[in-house]
Amino acid sequence: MIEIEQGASDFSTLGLIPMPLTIEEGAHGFPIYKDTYIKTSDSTELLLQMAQFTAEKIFQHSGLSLDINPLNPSGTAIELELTPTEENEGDTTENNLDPNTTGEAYGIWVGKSVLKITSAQPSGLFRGIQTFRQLIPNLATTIDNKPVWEVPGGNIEDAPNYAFRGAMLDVARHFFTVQEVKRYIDLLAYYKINILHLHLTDDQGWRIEIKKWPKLTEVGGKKEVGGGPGGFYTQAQYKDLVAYASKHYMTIIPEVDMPGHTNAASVAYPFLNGNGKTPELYTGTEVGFSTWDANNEKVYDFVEDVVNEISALSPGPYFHLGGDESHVTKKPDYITFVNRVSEIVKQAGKTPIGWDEIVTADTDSSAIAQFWASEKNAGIAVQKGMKVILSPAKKAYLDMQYKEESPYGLHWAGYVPVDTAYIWTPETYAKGVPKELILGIEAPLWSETISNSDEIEYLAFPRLPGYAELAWSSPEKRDWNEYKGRLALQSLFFDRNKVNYYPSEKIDWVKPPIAPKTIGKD
Ligand code: TNX
Repeated sequence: MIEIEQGASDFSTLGLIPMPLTIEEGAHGFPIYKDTYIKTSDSTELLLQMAQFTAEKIFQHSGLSLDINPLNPSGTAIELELTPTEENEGDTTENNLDPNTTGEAYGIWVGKSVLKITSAQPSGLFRGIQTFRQLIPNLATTIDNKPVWEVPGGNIEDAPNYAFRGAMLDVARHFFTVQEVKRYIDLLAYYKINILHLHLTDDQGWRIEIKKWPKLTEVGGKKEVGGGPGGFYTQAQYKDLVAYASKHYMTIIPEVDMPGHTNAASVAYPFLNGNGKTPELYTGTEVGFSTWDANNEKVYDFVEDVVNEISALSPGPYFHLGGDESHVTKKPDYITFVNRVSEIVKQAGKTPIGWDEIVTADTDSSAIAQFWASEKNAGIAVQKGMKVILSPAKKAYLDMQYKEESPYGLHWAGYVPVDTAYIWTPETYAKGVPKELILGIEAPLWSETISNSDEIEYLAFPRLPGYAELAWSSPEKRDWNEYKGRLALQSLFFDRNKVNYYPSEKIDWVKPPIAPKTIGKD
């Protein structure tokens, strides 16, 4: 068996993001080489799947192809161990998002012949595996040139600050294929994001098949911003996405934005807008011009079908009903509509989430407000005892440009360079929102200006790892000057995975960044 000394690398040179709770350096490093194997503490499908995931990632990283639970092991062992404790046994579903019971806490113990990742719950084990991936030296080489890969010795104990660590992707303004969404899930999971909110409908397109109302996608899914062909997910494809996310211990939150942002659906079924006119498909980027009719029972029957069909495909606990920028909906109609739809969502067994405007209806603590623009609305949410998701546009909108010359993005909330995105304290950002009412953080990516994976990645990276850290690591652990060094090391991960990140000049990237594939450096 190969043995190594602690060697050149230690944890601080690896660029761990998000920063774990505690790290203790050890005396001996752990070698990964051709005889290293992966061992699971039981042979349930769940653990074997996780071992498979670990093996695949090590292979992509180094070219090493490791055995899982071999009969005659001879090398060092990477052990995945589920250690349920009485107090932690709790709810094993990913649906329970209470940070004390989600079981995302994990430990990593690195010895000279065993590297053990332990958790009381599979979700914690999965998060631990992501940290482990970050412990493997980030080299642009493979097994052919480097037979032994050293992990520094020591222990890590870790647990998240927030149970809700989200990213949102707008698949309505521009449509993104199943493959493109999966690619985003891969990258989000590496940084321990556990929520993917999909903005499935808007004025420009309806992107999810509803069997009772087929024209929503046949007609409403035909185009996108700029006039391109659009697209939509069949229910089978959506289920496939949900399953893929779930393998990454990520919950998909479906959003059907209403009563505004609904032009595409009204093109398919004109009775919805209640104005007697059949609108046309819209391919621009204005907001706030559409509404549904809040005083027609048929509209609520329709909404019930939509909510029920999507909820049946969604194992997660949430349904996002939108509710933003309904500028042409009369105030009393807006209130009636949000009240009715919240009830429909609850009837479907889901917790309603809405953009912060929904607090102006008769919402109570059974609904969640997503703070994006109005501090006043966030304050009303608090008075009502509603939980709040923090997505302040000035800080957390991934579609804000980095600077004036940035080729993608908007700037209505300001420019958001990589330091601005990181330097804020969610715990105190929205005045009067106490920590107990903060469910977590979400970074939305609106797609008016982007239409493929390269463009998603240009806006999401390098800002996304910062949001992941704001959501996972406690405030005392965060310091921009120190974080900057860890972020600089991500270029190695980005390059190996061909992530089309924006090579911000504020970061001293560890290796000269590769030339972006589709765009010039700005
Ligand atoms: C505001 S954020 C919107 C979206 C746009 C976004 C662009 C929110 C609830 N509504 O409709 O896409 O700005 O940044």
